[in-house]
Amino acid sequence: MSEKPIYVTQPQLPPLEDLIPYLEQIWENRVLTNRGPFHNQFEQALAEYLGLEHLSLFTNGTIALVTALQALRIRGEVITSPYSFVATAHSLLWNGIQPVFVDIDPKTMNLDPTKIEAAITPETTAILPVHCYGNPCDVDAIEEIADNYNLKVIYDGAHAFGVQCHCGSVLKHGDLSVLSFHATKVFNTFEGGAIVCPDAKTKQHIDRLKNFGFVGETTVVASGINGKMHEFSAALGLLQLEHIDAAIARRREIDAAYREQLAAVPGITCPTRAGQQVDNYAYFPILVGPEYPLERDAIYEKLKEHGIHGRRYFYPLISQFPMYRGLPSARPDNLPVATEVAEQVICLPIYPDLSAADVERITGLLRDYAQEPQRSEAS
Ligand code: T4K
Repeated sequence: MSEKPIYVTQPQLPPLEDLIPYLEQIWENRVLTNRGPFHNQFEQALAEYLGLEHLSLFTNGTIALVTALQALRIRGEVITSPYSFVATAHSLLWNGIQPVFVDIDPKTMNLDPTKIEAAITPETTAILPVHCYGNPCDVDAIEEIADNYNLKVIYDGAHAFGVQCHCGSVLKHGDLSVLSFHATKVFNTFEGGAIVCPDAKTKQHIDRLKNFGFVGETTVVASGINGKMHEFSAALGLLQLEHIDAAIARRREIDAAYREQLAAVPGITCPTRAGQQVDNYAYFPILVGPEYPLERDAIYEKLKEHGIHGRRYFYPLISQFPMYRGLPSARPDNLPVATEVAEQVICLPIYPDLSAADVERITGLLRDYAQEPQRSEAS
């Protein structure tokens, strides 16, 4: 039995000795940031790995989201998902934009495209969908709505590193897509992110915005921010690329083991991962239904007593946080699916170093709790 606590994730790191030559090079160059050599090398290598033409590296996913909205001059109202990490909606507030929450699809946990049109008003300028847990959004349906109403689409692809849908990288869709390389993500550079751009001109604009809006030494053309990735993160990113395929392969095994071991547990649903041609197995959410003897929060606490720290991603809904809950679209009756899923979800640990024995221990506990008296009998 493992002694150490098991967290929802554990960052993947390359062998320390492999990092030393990169550090020596940085020390020798004395270029620490501002489009250094590793930054440029990583930007190119990452675009190649992901099968993309143009991307711009960022210091983190949140600043990348804020900048993506700024780059497209988005204003007014933007339709988005309440079922995400709070950074998604915060990026709208940072741009003075009003979020309009639309309910999610119970299968994919992404924005439900059939509910988007009803939320469009004359103030709507864009849609900010999230590829939640790395499940691709219904990109075709969203594109059709955006085209019909002349809306921009920015995808929050923070969970979608390497994910491919029916037509290649899911990150090619929309006007822009945003990635996160935070420590908790499938691919990490400690902190980091990127904006996927459709062409060189857009990338140049975004490159300027992440550098305070500078063009050359003395000209500032926009109120840009400091969103630049530094050399250490870029060097780490180059190294991480060497290991990412093996890391995702191990995640696939863990995902399969969980599914097999939980398949027969009444009241626990493992949502199917839908629409990926190539998956990244970023998270392992389960839904705890009323047929399970314990409520979700009770499972969360009981697992914690055994040193297993699942996470309730995404509870509470973004729309329940104080800066959002006064919005008309934040009412729970406008978001019945998201509200129910947020009450039932718990993400189980998944990361490449999680052992098969630990997976069995976690599923064993969930099977044991399933033997307890039913909720109605218990009460
Ligand atoms: N859009 C979406 C859809 C996102 O999910 C996110 C971030 C963003 C945008 C914004 O991207 P960034 O600006 O972050 O690049 C985490 C992450 O901080 C956040 O990046 C992530 N989404 C979100 C879903 O999860 P917390 O508050 O749950 O993280 P924390 O620190 O509690 O970590 C979870 C567990 O991971 C810990 O219990 C232990 C383990 N851990 C964590 C860190 C940071 C480690 O073992 N080592 C570590 O260094 O938010």
